[in-house]
Amino acid sequence: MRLSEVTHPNQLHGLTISQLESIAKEIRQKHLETIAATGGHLGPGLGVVELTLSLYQTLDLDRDKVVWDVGHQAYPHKLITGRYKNFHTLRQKDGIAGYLNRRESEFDHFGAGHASTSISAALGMAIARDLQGDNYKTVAIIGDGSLTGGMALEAINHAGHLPKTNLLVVLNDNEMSISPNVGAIPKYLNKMRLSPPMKFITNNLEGQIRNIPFVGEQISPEIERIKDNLKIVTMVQNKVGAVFEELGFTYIGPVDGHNLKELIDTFKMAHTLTGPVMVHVSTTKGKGYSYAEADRVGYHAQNSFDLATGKAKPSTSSKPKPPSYSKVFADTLIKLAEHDKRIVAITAAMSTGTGLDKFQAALPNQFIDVGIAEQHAITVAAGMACEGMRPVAAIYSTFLQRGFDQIIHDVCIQNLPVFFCLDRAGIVGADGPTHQGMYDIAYLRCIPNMVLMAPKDEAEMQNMIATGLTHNGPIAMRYPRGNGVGAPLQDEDLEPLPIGKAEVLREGKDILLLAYGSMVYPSLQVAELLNEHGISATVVNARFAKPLDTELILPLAQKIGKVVTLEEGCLMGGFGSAVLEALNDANVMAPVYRIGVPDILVEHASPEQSFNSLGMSSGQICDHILNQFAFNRQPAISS
Ligand SMILES: Cc1ncc(C[n+]2csc(CCOP(=O)(O)OP(=O)(O)O)c2C)c(N)n1
Repeated sequence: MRLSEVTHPNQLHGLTISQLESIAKEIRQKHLETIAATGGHLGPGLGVVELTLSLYQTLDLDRDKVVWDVGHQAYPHKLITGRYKNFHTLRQKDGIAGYLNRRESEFDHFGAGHASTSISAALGMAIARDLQGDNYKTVAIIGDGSLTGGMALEAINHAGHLPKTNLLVVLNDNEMSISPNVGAIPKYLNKMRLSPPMKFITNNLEGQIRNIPFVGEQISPEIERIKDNLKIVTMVQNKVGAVFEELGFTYIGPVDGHNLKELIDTFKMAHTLTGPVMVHVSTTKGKGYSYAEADRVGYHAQNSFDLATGKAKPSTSSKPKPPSYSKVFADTLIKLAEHDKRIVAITAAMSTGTGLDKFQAALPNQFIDVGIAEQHAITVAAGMACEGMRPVAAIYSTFLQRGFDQIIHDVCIQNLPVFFCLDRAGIVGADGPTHQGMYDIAYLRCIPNMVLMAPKDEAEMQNMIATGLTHNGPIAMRYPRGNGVGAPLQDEDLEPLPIGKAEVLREGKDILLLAYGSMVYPSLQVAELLNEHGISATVVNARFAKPLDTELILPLAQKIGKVVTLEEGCLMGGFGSAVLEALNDANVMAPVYRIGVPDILVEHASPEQSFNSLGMSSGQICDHILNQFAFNRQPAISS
């Protein structure tokens, strides 16, 4: 059977090991070819090809449910669940999503994108199944990185307390998060991996019993039972996985994650057991692609690249790109932290994404990676702030959502100087709805004591970093994914900005454009376009969404009479809402038109495509403004 013929995972039933091996080869080939063209997660999927095939051969996917943690490693799953033909559209607009999505396939039993949710979701399904009197299997597949997240541990705590609830947890242990995994649990897993591999002693035993004259085949059912029990006894005696055993799980492993036969035997046995079972599978991230096996961090995810060399395709533009916001953030923080030992940079397993890997190399004693544990990162920061340190929590906007209560309860109520640096704030592109940095302005703005700021460019970001480190309370800076605008960077003497003060960038009498962060430069372009229609705009770089510069904004709104707010985030509760509230509170009766993201999910696409479909390109914004305020359009001057 060829991979292209597999449209339902149950077609794997009955295939021989060599047939599965040939499908595994095709999956790797398709996976690599596709990601080399489209970009996407590379190493994680290559590591779980055999795991996926063997598990699915032992399940009935018309009934059984599989929940993949994060979903970034589930491309092999996609390839055998009816998405082979369209796989080339991976992460493209209207194409196959980079994560699992219940709307995309009946086999995506639970959607994700954020880590550590799988055991809770699968346990919920198992509990529902039992309450409904059904008997299908539920399986969670979780990586060793995701196992460091609090939710996964909460779920293990719960599942271990339910000895009659059948649940299989497959631990896909490749020793890696995005970066090398950190913490006591990974250390323990490492110990387990180094212990002798699980022995299939019963296979020999079976052979021996079968060879006894006159006994032979007759005692087969009995042999099966003895075999299973002996396996479990052997494993427990080895004390491998004792912690999970103590927590109420039957632990099986470690199993070679690239040996189809051992995997199939193990899963078959696991399905016969009652209660929560953990199968510990030892895999290699990037398996089968030498560049990815050699550089597991670099090939966790890739932009499009040359398959033969493993190298990024050369850029089509001859102009050098400005540095990314993440790079400017890390470089600036390193400079400031070199002279101030109170500054500690904290990441939740995202040192490469946030640029903090550079900080770690330069100032290892002032760097902490807490694992995939955003909530914990925030409260650790709060504790450090109590003791006079200046913690900087660098967390993507989307992942900070995890720590909402910790921000309120541990940081803001106690008014502690924790500096939140929110990378990837705004539209993120191909990762889609789970990763869009849409909500941070809204979810942080409502918290007393919190200050919110966003730089218009990378140079202003440097001043904002100085501001965040000198402000004596909670403060957050949001900045977008990708490269800066090319503003000249400052080497010395960064000036903290006055809190709550905006700046006027352009003066005009017809309309007031109030822009926040990444929308400031587009607003200047909009002002230019409006100018072509004879409309003159004042453009304000708000700098702060909280406190808002009402001293500047209210009189301007009163005088000009027409207001537009621009932000790269959700409209509900965002920067525009803040302006509306301020105008309303001050009885300023100016119509306000808000540009931002309405109450919809923004699906995966390139950032440009997302901006266009949201009507947020400069040309579209100009059109909206002309329509909204019924300005007369000047005919375009033909050349
Ligand atoms: C809450 C949350 N924080 C951070 C991330 C970013 N992230 C995506 S995959 C990943 C590593 C996951 O490691 P593991 O579960 O071991 O899977 P592997 O990539 O090694 O297969 C991280 C940190 C995330 N998806 N969710």
